[in-house]
Amino acid sequence: MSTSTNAQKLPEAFTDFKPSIKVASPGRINLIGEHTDYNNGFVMPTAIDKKIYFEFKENGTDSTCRIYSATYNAYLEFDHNNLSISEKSWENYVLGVTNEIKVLGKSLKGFDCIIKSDLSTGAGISSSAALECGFASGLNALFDLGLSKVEITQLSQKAEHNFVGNKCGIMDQYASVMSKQDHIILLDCESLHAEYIPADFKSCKLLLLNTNVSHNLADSEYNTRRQECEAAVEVIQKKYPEVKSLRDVNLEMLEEFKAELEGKQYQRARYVIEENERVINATTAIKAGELNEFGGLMYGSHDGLQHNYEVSCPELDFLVEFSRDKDYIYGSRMMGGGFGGCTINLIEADKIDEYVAEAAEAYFKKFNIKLDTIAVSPSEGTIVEKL
Ligand code: GAF
Repeated sequence: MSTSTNAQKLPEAFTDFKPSIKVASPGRINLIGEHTDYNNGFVMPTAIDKKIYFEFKENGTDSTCRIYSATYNAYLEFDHNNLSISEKSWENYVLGVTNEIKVLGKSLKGFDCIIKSDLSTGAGISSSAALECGFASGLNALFDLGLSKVEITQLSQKAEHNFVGNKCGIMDQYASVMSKQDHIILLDCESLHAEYIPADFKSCKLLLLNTNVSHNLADSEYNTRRQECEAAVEVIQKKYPEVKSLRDVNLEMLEEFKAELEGKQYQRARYVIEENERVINATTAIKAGELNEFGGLMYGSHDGLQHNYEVSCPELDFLVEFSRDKDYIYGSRMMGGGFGGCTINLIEADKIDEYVAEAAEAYFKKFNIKLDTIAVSPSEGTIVEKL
């Protein structure tokens, strides 16, 4: 059982708070490779310099856990021996992480935790993974749980599956914890092999344009996409039992099953197979400094997400279209789960102000919504400090 309130009156422990652990837990961007992670494919994310900050201390009790979110003025108190899913979405991230730590047989005591954030929620830059992984990292350090960084990403993913109900892949958690300053990660989501590639885009920068919309289809459609991909794999496995996921399928094989696959399964699978190929080609292009080539792959990714995977929305499509005839923009695409959030753009740094002004005016005229930018740079993953 848990109690939660808007924190009108804070427990005394939070007024003179002396932490023994501090954690800085970042959000992430993804250059290319969307909806490929839960299909055991390839992604290219990195952490950003926008973070959730945690402070932890033991509170002398056996099992009372008290969390105060200073940014959202919210308070949650629970007993770690008696955990259940909450009606409040944000609470399920921390309750879920606590639950997964207990499932691993680790022992906890009571603790207090303060959370602050400069990471926007609903913008598709994965405040969820930052919350889960930062919280898990803090408890790991506070109680010497001996969890490795990869174990932290995995238990955080499970928390999201089991308490939040979102059957996400591993990309966001991995990027939040494992990223390295000024690098992007080519992550194989099957083996979790990571190659760190210098984030060198010459005179260009990565720019996020935030649509400021978050259509509520996101959660239900996300799980539906995952089911559609898994259903396609089941059909393919009847002839090719060695196929474990869409990662093991190529376009030629997929064609054999076109008539058998139901509903949208063919086009979903086609998108995933093509997107995996784009990530591999993007790696070569980035290493060779071929920004035109990489940008073309970004547009290809967006087209697939819009037409075959159908997770985009009019606001994202508008922004990507708006960028297409600008010779100083190499590529643009929706980023993350979809149905809102941000586009990611590769743009000449000295053109950013001019472009943002033009795009914001056109976007407002079309949707009557303010367009925001989020400045990001590839950053280090979770940082834990023992005081
Ligand atoms: C969300 C999920 F959490 C990730 O696992 C990933 O699937 C992404 O959507 C789409 O690429 O961020």
